[in-house]
Amino acid sequence: MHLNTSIALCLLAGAVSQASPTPQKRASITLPTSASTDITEAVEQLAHIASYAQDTWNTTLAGTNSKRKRGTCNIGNVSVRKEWNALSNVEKKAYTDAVVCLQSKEAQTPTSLIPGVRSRFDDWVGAHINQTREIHYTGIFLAWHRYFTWEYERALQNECNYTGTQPYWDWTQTAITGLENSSMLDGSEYSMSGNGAYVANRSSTVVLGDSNGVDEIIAPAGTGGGCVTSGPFANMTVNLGPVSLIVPGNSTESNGDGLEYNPRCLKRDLTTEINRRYANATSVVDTLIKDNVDQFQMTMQGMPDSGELGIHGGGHFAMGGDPARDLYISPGEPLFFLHHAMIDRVWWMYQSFNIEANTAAEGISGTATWLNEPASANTTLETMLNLGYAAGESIAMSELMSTIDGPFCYAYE
Ligand SMILES: *[C@@H]1O[C@H](CO)[C@@H](O)[C@H](O)[C@H]1NC(C)=O
Ligand SMILES: *[C@@H]1O[C@H](CO)[C@@H](O)[C@H](O)[C@H]1NC(C)=O
Ligand SMILES: *[C@@H]1O[C@H](CO)[C@@H](O)[C@H](O)[C@H]1NC(C)=O
Ligand SMILES: *[C@@H]1O[C@H](CO)[C@@H](O)[C@H](O)[C@H]1NC(C)=O
Ligand SMILES: *[C@@H]1O[C@H](CO)[C@@H](O)[C@H](O)[C@H]1NC(C)=O
Ligand SMILES: *[C@@H]1O[C@H](CO)[C@@H](O)[C@H](O)[C@H]1NC(C)=O
Ligand SMILES: *[C@@H]1O[C@H](CO)[C@@H](O)[C@H](O)[C@H]1NC(C)=O
Ligand SMILES: *[C@@H]1O[C@H](CO)[C@@H](O)[C@H](O)[C@H]1NC(C)=O
Ligand SMILES: *[C@@H]1O[C@H](CO)[C@@H](O)[C@H](O)[C@H]1NC(C)=O
Ligand SMILES: *[C@@H]1O[C@H](CO)[C@@H](O)[C@H](O)[C@H]1NC(C)=O
Ligand SMILES: [Cu+2]
Repeated sequence: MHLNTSIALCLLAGAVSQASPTPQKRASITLPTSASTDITEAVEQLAHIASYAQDTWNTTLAGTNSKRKRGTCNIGNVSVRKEWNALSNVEKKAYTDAVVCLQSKEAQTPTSLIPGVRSRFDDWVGAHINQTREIHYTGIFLAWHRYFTWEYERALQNECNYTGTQPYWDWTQTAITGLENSSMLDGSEYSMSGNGAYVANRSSTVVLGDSNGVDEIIAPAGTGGGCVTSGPFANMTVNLGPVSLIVPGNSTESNGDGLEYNPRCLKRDLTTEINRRYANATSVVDTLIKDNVDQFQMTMQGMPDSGELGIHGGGHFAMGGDPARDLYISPGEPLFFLHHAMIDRVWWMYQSFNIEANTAAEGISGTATWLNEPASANTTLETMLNLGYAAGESIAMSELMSTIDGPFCYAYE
């Protein structure tokens, strides 16, 4: 359910306030009927929506008779995920140290199932490979990646002593500044490492989409292409894959099912043009103002044959390289989790327009199979999902719909 007039939102705000025993002063919002094509204006539209989302979730958190089933998360202990640039250098280093730590811990996945796993970090890559066809363009896309990212954050905290929260990458900012010079990717000690080494004489284009059975989108190759040589992940080894790695020119590389041990360097090919074209502030606002969750999540993933990658594909392909251009192995790129925290934040914003409906059955759309091929059952609140050997129990969709219910207790700044 979605409301997009100021009148409807005022009514909605009133309804939420009434449900709360101590009504608070809340921001009201006028959702735009269209996303501004002026980037400065679109950034303002998005800031307005983000502030509304924070306020609305906080009001729900403060209320005692909300629809929250367990009601243990409260305004005093909700954890807050921040944008990369909002972290201090000490916090940035603590985060990347924890990721490096996870990459040095023992895997839990049996090598009889995935022979190539070498670290705890690889458990997340393995779980994603195993379920790739069931978690994209399906009804569990948003919830599965929410759970996946949250368990990763918990592993950093519980197994690597990380005391912060999962940061997110705001693509709308790097669409403006460019990726190469952003503090997240400048290659310093306090970054997520930098670009891959420049590789000369490659094809200047990549053909995206086609290998995933969606449609063909021709995009520019990036400004790197080789191994990452600076920052915390300079010497990182990617152990699994590739399964369907898109490389410049019109081709893909594969190592079968990607489960064998295939150590190689982490490569990046930062492509600011892709970030600018598919994941700018206009793209995010345009995604958020869709009329229902079906349109919202399809726009986000790139509506088949629309010629659009969506903000999900836009962020993934803007990183470029190996494994970021491989849908299956993509969590093998540490930036994956900052990207998916942002995807989750956009869902969280969308859900804030009507928390009750968007965390219930109405907030789910899709089936168990990729673009419903072959046709399969609709995803429901009872649908169970799991993260394989990475972490967590098998869990119902109903537990994953709200960031302040079920296992979760977090918000976004
Ligand atoms: C919402 O609550 C969180 C956690 O207490 C806080 O950090 C944030 O500033 C609050 N936001 C608003 C708009 O009240
Ligand atoms: C938050 O506080 C409540 C009430 O004290 C408690 O039951 C709950 O476990 C806490 N949640 C977190 C995530 O700390
Ligand atoms: C986490 O902290 C505990 C207690 O200080 C320590 O024993 C353990 O070695 C630390 N673990 C890591 C991975 O740093
Ligand atoms: C990064 O900054 C340098 C130095 O200011 C500048 O020459 C370069 O064009 C910038 N790169 C991008 C991709 O914006
Ligand atoms: C550049 O690529 C072309 C076509 O792939 C190839 O024929 C040529 O030898 C390459 N040149 C160098 C210097 O590698
Ligand atoms: C990467 O490995 C090289 C060679 O072993 C070493 O000199 C360098 O310090 C390492 N860099 C990082 C960030 O670990
Ligand atoms: C890429 O290759 C496919 C399969 O060979 C072909 O159908 C398609 O036209 C090619 N696209 C481009 C842009 O060359
Ligand atoms: C920003 O995104 C929108 C929607 O995705 C797109 O149509 C537009 O061309 C993008 N702007 C730029 C400058 O590429
Ligand atoms: C599955 O969802 C579609 C789209 O919302 C709906 O038209 C259809 O009736 C649903 N099927 C079942 C069996 O509930
Ligand atoms: C992969 O998925 C299948 C089917 O759900 C499951 O039986 C198997 O244990 C999974 N393997 C891993 C490594 O997660
Ligand atoms: Cu994914």
